[in-house]
Amino acid sequence: MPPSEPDDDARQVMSADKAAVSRALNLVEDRRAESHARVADLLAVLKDSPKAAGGHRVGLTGPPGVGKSTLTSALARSLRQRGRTVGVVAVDPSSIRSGGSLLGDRARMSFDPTDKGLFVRSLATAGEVGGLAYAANSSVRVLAAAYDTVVVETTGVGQSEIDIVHVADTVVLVIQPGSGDVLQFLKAGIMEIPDILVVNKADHDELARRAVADLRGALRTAHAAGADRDRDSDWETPIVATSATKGTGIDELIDALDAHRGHLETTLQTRRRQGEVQWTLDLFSRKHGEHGVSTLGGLATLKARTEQELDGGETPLSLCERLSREYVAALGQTT
Ligand SMILES: Nc1nc2c(ncn2[C@@H]2O[C@H](COP(=O)(O)OP(=O)(O)OP(=O)(O)O)[C@@H](O)[C@H]2O)c(=O)[nH]1
Ligand SMILES: [Mg+2]
Repeated sequence: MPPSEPDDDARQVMSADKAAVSRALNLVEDRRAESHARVADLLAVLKDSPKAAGGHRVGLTGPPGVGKSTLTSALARSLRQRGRTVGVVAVDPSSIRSGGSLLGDRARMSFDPTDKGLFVRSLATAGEVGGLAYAANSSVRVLAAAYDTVVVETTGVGQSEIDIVHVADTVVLVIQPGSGDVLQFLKAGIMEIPDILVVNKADHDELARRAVADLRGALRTAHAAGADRDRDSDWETPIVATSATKGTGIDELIDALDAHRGHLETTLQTRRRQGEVQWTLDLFSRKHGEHGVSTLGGLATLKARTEQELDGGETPLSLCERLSREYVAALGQTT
């Protein structure tokens, strides 16, 4: 079968054809260079789709086992009941270590496979440095062209390999009662304050109330320490208590998500553009390290150039490939 034109593929993805979305995500997970080039072409077309412009990209992060996958299932179900379509990417770094088994995640996420408005994919791309970040970020961009809400689940707190801040409009940090270490990270300013905080496993009122109060205290300390995300300072992070297993608090979470998406209306394009710049720089420096960055003039120069090129219509992936070629050419000249 000859490879199809990116425009055809893109059109089918935009119409949320599940087979086409699935093919596009397979391409994203394919590590060969020619596939990367096709992903770059595809994303360039998908970038301006109406869904991508009007949709909502939600990053759900938090320590292992706090219930992110269970919460994602509950959230997706409620969003579907409200008539919104949903795409989910669950990034499972542990699957790299265990050799690709995603059984754990599958068992915990329960979705209706016949629902055309819901797409779920687990990602376990391993291999080259930054491979998972590339795949996660690209997958979100594919799904954003097809579905109203995209949820990307990643495990970890603070700096993790997959910095979803670069691709998410709204970052949700999920913890469970008694997550003292997260509170300490927040207070110490090691962690940026997320857009929404969720205390999951709030099955028991008393425990939940205490956890929310602790968190509120930690947030105050964090604000005072200036740990606000530099992109946004006039948003007050809401704290939502949920029980993903009982299904309580999900409506409140959706309200908080909608409120944040509404809050972003005027700054969304700027935020996404900043994310793209950061993603480009990340991709490049993961690939070529300090030496690559300094060879192309240092971080400040590279950043300014990236901003300019992206404004000129270039996409992160194609720009990164072009910068890579330049670096390799420069290397050739010096040896
Ligand atoms: N009591 C209680 N248990 C929950 C709740 N949400 C999830 N769990 C349980 O917590 C365990 C972990 O849930 P997951 O949804 O897999 O957690 P996760 O954060 O996605 O885990 P990783 O992806 O491995 O980091 C499972 O046994 C869930 O049934 C909740 O609201 N209350
Ligand atoms: Mg999970």
